[in-house]
Amino acid sequence: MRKYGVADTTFSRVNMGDIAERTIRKDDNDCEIVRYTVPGIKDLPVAAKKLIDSGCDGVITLGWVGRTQLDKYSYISSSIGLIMVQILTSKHVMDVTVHEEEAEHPDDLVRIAEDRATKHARNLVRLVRDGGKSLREYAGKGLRQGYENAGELD
Ligand code: RDL
Ligand code: RDL
Repeated sequence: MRKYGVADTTFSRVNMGDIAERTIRKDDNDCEIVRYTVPGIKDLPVAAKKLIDSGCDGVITLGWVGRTQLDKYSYISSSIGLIMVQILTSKHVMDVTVHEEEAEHPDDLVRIAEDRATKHARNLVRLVRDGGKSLREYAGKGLRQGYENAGELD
């Protein structure tokens, strides 16, 4: 049985943790999911590390970045932290982040968040189950999360 960690924030304006949990359960019917909710993105790296230390095979983090310069600095530090966790543990941590400036209209932000969380949750299941072998068929296809796929250039 595989064990997945789902780390999300109270800062986020969409409950992407629930979306990720639902998607993982649908794609992997022999799994355990551990949820860990923190205040904000800078708290995600240690949450991811603790989830892995407690036996998770992979983690998905779901963060939301505000519109200010300060928010962007917070994101860069959190993203570096998440990469460090991956290197230190040799486990995948899917960094799902919605940047509030990606869209003006709330409906568009919700759509981006749902699409990105769902697609990266599926990616995590594939990476955990077979180390990315099943992603091989999509190599070079211009896949995008949060938007329509860009597609392959001929
Ligand atoms: O450890 C407590 C906070 O520092 C931590 O939760 C931060 O991630 C909070 N935070 C900021 O301080 C900030 O300037 C967040 C953002 N911006 C942000 O854009 N998104 C967050 N947190 O999730
Ligand atoms: O861990 C899941 C994602 O965070 C990770 O796959 C990122 O590399 C995805 N990504 C971005 O989030 C982004 O803002 C990518 C790009 N830009 C990019 O330009 N090229 C990528 N990924 O390959």
